[in-house]
Amino acid sequence: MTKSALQIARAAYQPKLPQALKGAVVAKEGEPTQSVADQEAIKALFPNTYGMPLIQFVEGEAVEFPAINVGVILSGGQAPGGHNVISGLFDGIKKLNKDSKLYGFILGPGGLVDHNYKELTAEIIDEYRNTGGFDIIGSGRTKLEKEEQFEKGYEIIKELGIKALVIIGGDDSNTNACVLAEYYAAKNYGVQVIGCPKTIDGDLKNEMIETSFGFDTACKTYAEVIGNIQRDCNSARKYWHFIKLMGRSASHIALECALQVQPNICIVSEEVEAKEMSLDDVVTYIAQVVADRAAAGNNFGTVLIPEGLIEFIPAMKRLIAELNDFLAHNGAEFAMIKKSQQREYIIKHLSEANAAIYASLPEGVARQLSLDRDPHGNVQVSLIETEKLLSEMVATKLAAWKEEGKYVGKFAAQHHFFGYEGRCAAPSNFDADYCYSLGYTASMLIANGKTGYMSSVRNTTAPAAEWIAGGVPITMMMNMERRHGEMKPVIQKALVKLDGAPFQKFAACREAWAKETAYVYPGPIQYFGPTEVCDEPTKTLQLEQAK
Ligand code: FBP
Repeated sequence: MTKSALQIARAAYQPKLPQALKGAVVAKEGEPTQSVADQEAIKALFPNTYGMPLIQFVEGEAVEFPAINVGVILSGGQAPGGHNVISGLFDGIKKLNKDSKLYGFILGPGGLVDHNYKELTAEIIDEYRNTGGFDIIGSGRTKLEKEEQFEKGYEIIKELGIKALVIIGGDDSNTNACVLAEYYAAKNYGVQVIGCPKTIDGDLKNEMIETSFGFDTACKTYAEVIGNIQRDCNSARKYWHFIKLMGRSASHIALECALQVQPNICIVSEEVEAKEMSLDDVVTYIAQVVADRAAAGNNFGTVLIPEGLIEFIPAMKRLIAELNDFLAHNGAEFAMIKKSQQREYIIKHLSEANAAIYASLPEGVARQLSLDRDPHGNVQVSLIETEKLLSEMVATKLAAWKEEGKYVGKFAAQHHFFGYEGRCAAPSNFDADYCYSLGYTASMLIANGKTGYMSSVRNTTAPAAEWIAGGVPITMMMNMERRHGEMKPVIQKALVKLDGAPFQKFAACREAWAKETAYVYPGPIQYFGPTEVCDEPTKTLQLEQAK
């Protein structure tokens, strides 16, 4: 396989570990824990894994460990650093005993159920150290939640003599890891389950999990290209760039990128919801910034838009809910209607308020809302081109203002969507180190007989040697939420906190960034060079942890 010079050099990079993990370790147990909410309900659902103590690994005496077989699964969307979690786990179990074995289940949780696996040997692992992607074993979105799946999985676990399973995933996958841990514990199967916090979205975090892996690299990758666009924008001075950023519901990615690049505008979905802004409010806000800049002779700028925005606009949320219901019941009839008449048909059948909003949407967006449904019958909001929707509506508003003599300027828009570009980037030093440490920590949790824990590495704005490694009972992060009409135990998703330091910092600066051209050009991720260039954590982490 041909490799780039950087790939070759990067393969030799030795990820940094917390000092405590460098030699033999011992597990220091803290006080018993409680779930963040709904304690009684969670305790009843997880009698075997509830209330366990926090674990911290500290330097200890070397002890002999028997060889163990471990299984690993990559679950959900790709995030930079997944291969390093696996290499850290591999090195950890090999250090415990050189005869330990690691099995990777292919294409996500489905691989466990379908008995699709491969042994990950030293030769394979070495090919993937410090690389982006999940291609070592692939990933998938099969949900592990049914008893038949747990039992099917147990068959192959038994056959391969696997003692522990490590599930690398987001909030839903880790919720399922916890349910699986509880199930195997209740059945006395002697199989441990450990989770690892993954997702570029940055929404799996709490008091004990400072950040999910991949967020650092993905944001830096997007910030690099946004910076490049800003420099182009400031050179040509003729376009407004509307840039949508991945991140599903939460706006962490958009906010982090805004803090890195200082754009003219960044919309934060959580604020839009809290202020009950309408689509027109959002459009008016953007149009006003465009008009003010035009008045100062600046007919250019950048707008960052989080992927999930549409669902946070209360009126749009109501429209989507009614459309989902309506199409679920009238889908067949709707499909028979001529394309050219579908819009009118929908407008006629919706409630007055929703019909008015639907009618105000540009043709393309309205069609997307009425067509693409996922297997659960929901609109696939990530397919809605919010960046085009907003720029079209801004153009219409500006045209009206022009008529009224309220705006003099030129408005030409370019559109971008950054998501997949960042999910498999070569992990930054931060993610390479963080992931390797998470994987290594998982091996120590296994060695200490733990199950139902998430691997945790904290103090991440300090140099890696000072990071604190340990485990957090997954039940500690849970609460009860309504899912598909039923109350379920789930890990609380972390949305952007409007009273948190990152948003507060942004809110304090945004007026100046809107007026001035205060762009920052972060440049590409650096893998070799001075530590202040190569090892800087995200602005989000720095602001959250500023003492
Ligand atoms: P995870 O939550 O599984 O980590 O996925 C993150 C994500 O990249 C979201 O930001 C995005 O909305 C979604 O995956 C896209 O999904 P898909 O990979 O199925 O296109």
